[in-house]
Amino acid sequence: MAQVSPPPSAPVSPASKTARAFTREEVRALYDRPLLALIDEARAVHRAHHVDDEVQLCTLLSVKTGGCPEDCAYCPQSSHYESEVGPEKMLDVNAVIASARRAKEIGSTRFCMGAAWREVKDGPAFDRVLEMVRGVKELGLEACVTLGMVNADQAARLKEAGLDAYNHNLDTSRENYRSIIKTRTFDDRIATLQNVREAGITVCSGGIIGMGESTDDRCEMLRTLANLTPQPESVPINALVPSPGTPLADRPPVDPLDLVRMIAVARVLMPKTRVRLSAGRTSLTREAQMLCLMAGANSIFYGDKLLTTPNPDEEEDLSLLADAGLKPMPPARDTARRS
Ligand code: SAM
Ligand code: DTB
Ligand code: SF4
Repeated sequence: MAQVSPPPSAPVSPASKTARAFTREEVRALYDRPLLALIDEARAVHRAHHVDDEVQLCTLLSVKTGGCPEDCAYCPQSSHYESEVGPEKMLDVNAVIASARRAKEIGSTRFCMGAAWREVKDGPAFDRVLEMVRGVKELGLEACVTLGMVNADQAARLKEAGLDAYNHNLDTSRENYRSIIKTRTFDDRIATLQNVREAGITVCSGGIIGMGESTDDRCEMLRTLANLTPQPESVPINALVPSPGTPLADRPPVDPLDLVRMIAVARVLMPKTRVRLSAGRTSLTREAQMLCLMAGANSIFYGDKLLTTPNPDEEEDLSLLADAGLKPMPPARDTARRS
């Protein structure tokens, strides 16, 4: 079967007549390849573009938990559902910086702050997030936030505060979007990604599997990401963490090999991107996680909590990496110099 090669270096903008974008059929053919052949190809792409024994450790912190007006069917933080997560006050800057310092001490190089907001609103809460970003940067960590929708001006202010990356997931395909989220559209999502990109902030965008989506939905989500110009620097692939009270609480667990497949396809389509094996690892065996790392994932969330749900213990993760012959990615040289 013909290999799907990465897009040419020419821009793959839908606006460009000459550019080449991945087709629906190409991506599906890649996804359907025999698994070991797919992993082989992903591994080759991975080795050609990355230090292949390094895994970036990122720590998450929910700086504003719960009470979110959006109705994302997977999310315990939505106020539409009777979940185990209630609305909490926003954390203060010092508490966040203390968490970031701990994250750095245990070996994380990226710190991602999440807020259960539909969108950023100008005012004291946003000003506080800007201060958090400045504080995280002073520690020499990569700083990422995920705050819902942002406009161009807000993105520019985040950039000015030193923000490296903005996480804003597509979550699923355009076709499947309304079955998961009704309070915003897929195009709203794309517009925020555009604002982030134009502000000069790197883009982190991925999705979730295990929500009842079809294989085509999975492929289409990856195709949309891969056809962005430029491609996202970071793509988190989450397995649904079913949360009591949400509409997806009773979804059966994903087949771990589907996660491996998603990661391998993401790796082949987006050779330079950091592919993150994200939520859902507490339900995976060590062997399944190792296969994901072999198939091209080169980052994990590190620390015993994601935003509101558990994540493996730090010692478990360090021994998993060591047993796989992998090591935590060191801080970038320019950030390592700072204290
Ligand atoms: N409110 C912001 C937003 O939605 O962009 C930021 C926070 S939101 C919790 C960030 C991402 O977490 C979501 O886009 C989704 O991909 C992921 N997520 C939330 N709940 C999840 C769950 N139960 N299982 C897996 N991923 C989940
Ligand atoms: C992403 O794709 N996954 C992370 C991060 N980006 C913000 C969030 C996972 C959240 C899992 C559910 C929870 O802990 O609330
Ligand atoms: Fe709100 Fe984000 Fe959860 Fe959706 S995923 S309900 S936007 S916190």
